[in-house]
Amino acid sequence: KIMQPMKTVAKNRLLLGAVLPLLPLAGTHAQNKAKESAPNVLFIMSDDHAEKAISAYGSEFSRLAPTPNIDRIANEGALFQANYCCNSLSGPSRASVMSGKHSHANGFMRNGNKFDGSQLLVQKVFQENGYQTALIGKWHLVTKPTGFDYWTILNDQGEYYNPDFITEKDTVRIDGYVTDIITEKTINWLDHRDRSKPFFMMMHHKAVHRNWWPAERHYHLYDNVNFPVPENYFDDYEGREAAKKQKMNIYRDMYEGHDLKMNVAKGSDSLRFDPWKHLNQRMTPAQWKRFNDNYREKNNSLWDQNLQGKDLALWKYQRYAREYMATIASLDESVGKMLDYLKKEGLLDNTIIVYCSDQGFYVGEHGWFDKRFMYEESMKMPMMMRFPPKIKAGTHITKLTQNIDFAPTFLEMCGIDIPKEMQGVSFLPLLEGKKTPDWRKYLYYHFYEFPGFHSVHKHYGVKGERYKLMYFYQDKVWELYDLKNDPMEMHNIYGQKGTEKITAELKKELTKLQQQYKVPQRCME
Ligand code: SGN
Ligand code: CA
Repeated sequence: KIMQPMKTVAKNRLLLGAVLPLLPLAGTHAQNKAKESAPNVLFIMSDDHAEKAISAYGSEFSRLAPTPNIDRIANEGALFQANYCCNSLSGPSRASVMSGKHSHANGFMRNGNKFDGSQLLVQKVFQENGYQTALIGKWHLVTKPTGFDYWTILNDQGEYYNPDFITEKDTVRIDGYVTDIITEKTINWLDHRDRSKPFFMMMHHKAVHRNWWPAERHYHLYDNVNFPVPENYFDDYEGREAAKKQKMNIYRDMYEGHDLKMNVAKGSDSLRFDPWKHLNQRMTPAQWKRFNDNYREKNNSLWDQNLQGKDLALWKYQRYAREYMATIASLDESVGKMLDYLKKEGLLDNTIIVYCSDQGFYVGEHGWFDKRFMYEESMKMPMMMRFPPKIKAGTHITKLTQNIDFAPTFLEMCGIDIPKEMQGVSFLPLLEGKKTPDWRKYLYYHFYEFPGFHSVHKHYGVKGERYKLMYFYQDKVWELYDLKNDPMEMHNIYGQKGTEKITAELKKELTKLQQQYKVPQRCME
């Protein structure tokens, strides 16, 4: 599923092109003109970038592998402390960002759904209002992008080395490392854009999605760093039924070849289990040789140590953390290049610059990798924004925001009316430091992909400032957490004495939100 031969891809796209309706707005947007001073938008979204892996958030983990360029956006603008996605998966998050709607309302509920590109999307509203719009990088929504004057996308998840890029016309394999190529393509498009119009650019990185594969220049970056192991790395999931059933455990479920780059025998250049061997086979023989030359010594040392049990589990954590952070190093470089480019072009202060991840991610918490659950690490969506005319440097946003709010916010910041059908609300008042006593106190969450990768059961829930209530509705199992006393969500206190009042309150809020967002009954069974 992940990779198809190039010819098939090209053919499928042609077919798609034939059945998709034409962009309804084409032809009309050209007449509208944005105001002279209208800001540009550079929306940079990475994939699976955990909050604790961004040094602006101040974790001990990230202090050992800092991200100084990404941090610049936060330091010179706003850092979001409580930004969440509404369905912790790539496709659904992207669909919510563009539509300003929850998954059931935009129709993209799980990866592999076919996105309905004929619906109202933020890029179309920008286009209608005289903006030039572009999308470069990961797309993952199956149908063809709509509402962009220019787009070039990766095939499905894309590849780290020598990836295919799909355009309206063709599919072309491009030599190089994916993060660098996306950066070059973005700068190139900006260089050749129509300078009479402001731009709305979505730059969607593949990094740091599994299987974490650093640029060659970073193969050894963190070899000597020992990352702190989360306290709950050896979680026993007591009191949490769904957590017992997942398949996203680092020491049990991670593929030893594909993910951990462990080899079959000492000195061997063959990796252990890797379900998608073609991923490495995309490397040229010279790249593959350099990979093996660089990893042989580290892999030999594992053979020499002959680790077992918990020791091996801890080794796997370090290998994972090092590969993950080394893959992030080029993302950070990319952000640095984009900021430098905007500065050189005199665009820095008139461009709304956003950095975020499509959802959160586990780097060892509960023993996990991946996302999906409504627990903090994966529901959270790290995010920062820089735009000096409206945002004071060093702003911290602590109120609850969500990915459905992005579209309304960007539009309002650019002086464009927010379409009524969007479910999110603009958080511009929070950015401006205005008093917002009526700001929402609860967020709605809903995960649908079961059966699916990693076996996380379907659930929905409500997240308040202190408490979180989750319902695994097919299993009829509730979970309740007090984030103040239990930030790692280890103690499910649902049904415990003394929680009756807060449980009733959260259930009321949950029903209210499901009514407000019009969640159909069929989505809750
Ligand atoms: C792939 C990964 C999964 C991951 C999904 C969705 N497996 O299937 O681990 O959960 O993508 O990720 S892999 O063997 O191909 O690496 S998402 O971020 O795109 O939603
Ligand atoms: Ca993702």
